[in-house]
Amino acid sequence: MDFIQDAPALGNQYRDDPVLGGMLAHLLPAGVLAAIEADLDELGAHAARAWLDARTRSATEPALQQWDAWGARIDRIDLTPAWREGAAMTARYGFVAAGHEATHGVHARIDQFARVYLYHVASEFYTCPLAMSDGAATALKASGARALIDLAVPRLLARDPARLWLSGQWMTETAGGSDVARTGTVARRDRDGTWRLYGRKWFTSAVVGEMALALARPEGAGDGTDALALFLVETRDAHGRWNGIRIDRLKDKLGTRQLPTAEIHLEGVPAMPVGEPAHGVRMIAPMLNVTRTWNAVCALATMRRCLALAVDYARRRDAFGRPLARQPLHRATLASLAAEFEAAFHFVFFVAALLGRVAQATPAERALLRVLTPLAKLWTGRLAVRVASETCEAFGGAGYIENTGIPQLLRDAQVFPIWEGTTNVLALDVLRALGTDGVDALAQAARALLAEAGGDRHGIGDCLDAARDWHASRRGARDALEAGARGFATTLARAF
Ligand code: MFK
Ligand code: FAD
Repeated sequence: MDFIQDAPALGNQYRDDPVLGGMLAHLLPAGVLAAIEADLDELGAHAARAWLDARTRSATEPALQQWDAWGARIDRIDLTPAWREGAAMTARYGFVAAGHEATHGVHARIDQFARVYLYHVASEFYTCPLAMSDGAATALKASGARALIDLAVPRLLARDPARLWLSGQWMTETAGGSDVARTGTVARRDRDGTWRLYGRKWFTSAVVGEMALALARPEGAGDGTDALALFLVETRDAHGRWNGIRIDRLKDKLGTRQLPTAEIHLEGVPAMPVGEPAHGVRMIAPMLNVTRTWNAVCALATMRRCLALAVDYARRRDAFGRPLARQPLHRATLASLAAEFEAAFHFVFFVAALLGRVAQATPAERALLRVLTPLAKLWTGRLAVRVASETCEAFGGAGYIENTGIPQLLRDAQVFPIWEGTTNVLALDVLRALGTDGVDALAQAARALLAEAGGDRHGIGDCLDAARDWHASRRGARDALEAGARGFATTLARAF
């Protein structure tokens, strides 16, 4: 009889994850952990169930229906089953709300991101609009724009699926995604004072959201970043029809294929300025920093899924007389990936903990959060691709075969270093955040952490000194500084 290989299986992804469990026990008071543990356990079981479901049903992807049978333009987007249950899951588990509610005080972000981490892979990137919704709530709160806060924040944080809103983040255009100063979308004012947006947005993920924060250039404002303004757009009118928005097509993407990412035209969609109609990038920056943190958490989730599957498979697959799990080199390969993952995990949840304390934080802690956020995003984005690629290889030929589910992990991982700021753009953001003297402050913070952790056994202080000297030696030489920014940022990230 032909040999049939056992497929990899997933257990409860909360119970089976000692890294998550250890972090929660370390960072959360026992009462908080006890209060959230039943939810985490359910999410862990959901993750395992969804993996199995996805293996046994035929693949589904969203589809755009632009016209109805009678010729009317409808631009309806049909979603996958996981997306259709997204609002109910979000309301039930508070993937956005938990990060803002007072229930667990400074631990809110740890609670929230533990939930997100368990949900991400099963969600089929429903976490993308959730990240943007969290980012929108955070940016609106920071703006102080009372009427818009009252309009949108309770919806974005709703615990009732019927009231829940999702937000998009409309920045990227054909001329520029990294360089948003090239934005061509124009904001014009009607005689009655209503602002309307006209232009084309080139990547709008989850255009199905009820609102979006969009960058546009008020007519007559000058060129450049600072003249851009931030607007809140409601995507539907009172009858539920698109509100001056045309969906041109859905993107045909390498991965994240369950996430509907659309190209759209704005044809006079009414828009409300967030604050004064200028400084749009400064206004949207809190959103960027929150979505970048989500990106890091979801990159961790992908790595954890890869490792869970690769380790399970190594126990089921024999080669050269024993399970792969007992082949020293295979074991060492997986162990080194697991070590990288674990370090990244603690880095990201350190950032999440800082974000949770931001309201009470000292200026030094805020500066630390500002610089660690792009570092965490850029580090985990690239690491997720590496771990997913190694995972394909750890499955041998099976890792290259679509219906094992393994190639999708790699295709999906490749998005993490691209959206929300590419690796290079974030390395430059690290330079922006550090300014001229920030490296010393960062090195000091790292040393304090090392002391807390019982000393510097791995020469991390030397590594930070080298980074500081490198940075200082390029003072005033902007091109040289930028050319080395990626190496500099990855050195800092690795040290942390
Ligand atoms: C599943 C997981 C979750 C992920 C979901 C994501 C879904 C995908 C959605 C997207 O991809 S949305 C599009 C994301 N696009 C980007 O991230 C744009 C990348 N480009 C950058 O980040 C550029 O650095 C940026 C456009 C922000 C700045 O370019 P400029 O023109 O060089 O701006 P400038 O003049 O340096 O900065 C303008 C202001 O913003 C300055 O403040 P001031 O006006 O007070 O001087 C900056 O300090 C401030 N700023 C910029 N980045 C900041 C920031 N402030 C705080 N934090 C930051 N990160
Ligand atoms: P470019 O800016 O043209 O970059 C090309 C290359 O140049 C990159 O490697 C970049 O690192 C490098 N580069 C650029 N500037 C510099 C520099 N100064 N120094 C060194 N290197 C540099 N955007 C939205 O606004 N909303 C969305 O909902 C959204 N969803 C997305 C969904 C998916 C699946 C994807 C893939 C993208 C999405 N984006 C979205 C767009 C995304 O944010 C942009 O693609 C990204 O920010 C890069 O912009 P770009 O594509 O214009 O690339």
